[in-house]
Amino acid sequence: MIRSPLPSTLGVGILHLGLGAFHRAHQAAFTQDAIAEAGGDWGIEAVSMRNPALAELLNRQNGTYSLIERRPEGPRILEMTVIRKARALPGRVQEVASRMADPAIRIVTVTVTEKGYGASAERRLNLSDPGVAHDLLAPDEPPQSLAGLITAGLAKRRTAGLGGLTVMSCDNLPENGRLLGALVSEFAEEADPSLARWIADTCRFPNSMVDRITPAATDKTFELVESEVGKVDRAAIETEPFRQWVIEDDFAGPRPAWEEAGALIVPDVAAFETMKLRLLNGSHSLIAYLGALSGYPAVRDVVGDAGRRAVVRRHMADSAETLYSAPGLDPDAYADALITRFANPAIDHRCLQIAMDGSQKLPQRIFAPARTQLDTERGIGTFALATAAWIKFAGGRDDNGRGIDLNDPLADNIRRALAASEDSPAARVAAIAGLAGLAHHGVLDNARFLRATVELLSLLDRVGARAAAAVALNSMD
Ligand code: CS2
Repeated sequence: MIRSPLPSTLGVGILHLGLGAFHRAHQAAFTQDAIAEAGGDWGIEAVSMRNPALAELLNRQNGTYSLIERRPEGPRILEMTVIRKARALPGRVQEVASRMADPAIRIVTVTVTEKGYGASAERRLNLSDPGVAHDLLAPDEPPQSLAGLITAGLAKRRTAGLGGLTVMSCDNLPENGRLLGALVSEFAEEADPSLARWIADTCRFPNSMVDRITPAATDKTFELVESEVGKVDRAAIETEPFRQWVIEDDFAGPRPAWEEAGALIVPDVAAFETMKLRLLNGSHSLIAYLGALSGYPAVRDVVGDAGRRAVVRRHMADSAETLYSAPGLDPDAYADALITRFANPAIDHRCLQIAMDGSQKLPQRIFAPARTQLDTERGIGTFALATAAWIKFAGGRDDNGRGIDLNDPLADNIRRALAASEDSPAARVAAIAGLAGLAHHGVLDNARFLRATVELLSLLDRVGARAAAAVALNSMD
């Protein structure tokens, strides 16, 4: 195990919301390395949004955990000590909000997954989100939504007479910082327009593109740490060696020297972010649905076959056509590297992990680039294949007849819509196209896209996902 170089006296400068594996593998690792290189009291206080047991576990270990980098040639285990304290949100919302009024805290980072934002298809507060609805209807009760929590914290900061904060989203959403800033501003405007003005004047919400494949930890993770390090660490996580962080240079105050750890601090992250969302995450979703239907457990199993790899590579090439160029951006090289990352034999990334929350992921990964392809009259085949595979997956049965547990905030509506429709591919596609709250960018109203999706869904029904991908590739426009 590689020991952490950080001093045990390290102070806290960052409050993080969302203590999942991704944060512990990505921002925590960049921050630990940045402090090791350039110093600064940038320790992290991390908040578990739903899981008090995880916060307790980390606190029992003084915030330390083992980070396993799964390299094809063998694992590397790092001791992580940058998280100084963990907190649990349930029942302690005001306490967490008050941490934003600590002068030592200069940055709030956020990883709460796509659905955690409570945003509508129009990127405004989603009034059908229970947390958002609660906060707007009961402004005197502790907030339940992300925007409500951040607004409450910023209100406390203003009352304390402190300067503004940098609030940085690290989730896989287009213009994630702008989105979070807009939701907080809309919320604050409701609560107190003078607070909304203070936030606009003093706080910053930079966009950022984050990348590191981080499968959920399993018993194998814990066993490896126990055998290599000689201690039980149930907070251990594993990740791939690759990591990337592109951050918009837009801060309200100081920040860690993340560039010393390899992060890119740039004026505009949009080009990087769009490439990552469409090439990596879009292909991931395509792979996840094909794999889950075929009974392949992991991403590496799906891309282990040349025919399926060709479909995935084609998807990346078609997605690359939707990007605009920017200095330093090389979608072709990125796509080739992605195939190698996906095939990493040491990474066991479950298709079902990626397949969850499709209604929240497909809009930016599949539908938005498909919209561009339709507008420019280019190939839509792999986008329609991903959509058809998702619709089949949402039907709740894989190709071997095994049940699939649909894990999605729209799951009830999806199940109801499919149950009420006839069984034909056309009827199932129409049922999903009509779902309220699905941001499909008009592609599910487009005759060409609908035709392709219906054809591919009927192919999936007939021959199964294992064979369908290669068959479809041959006839794709
Ligand atoms: C994945 C991402 O679960 C998913 O939806 O596509 O978590 C992906 O592994 C990361 O964005 C990689 O950076």
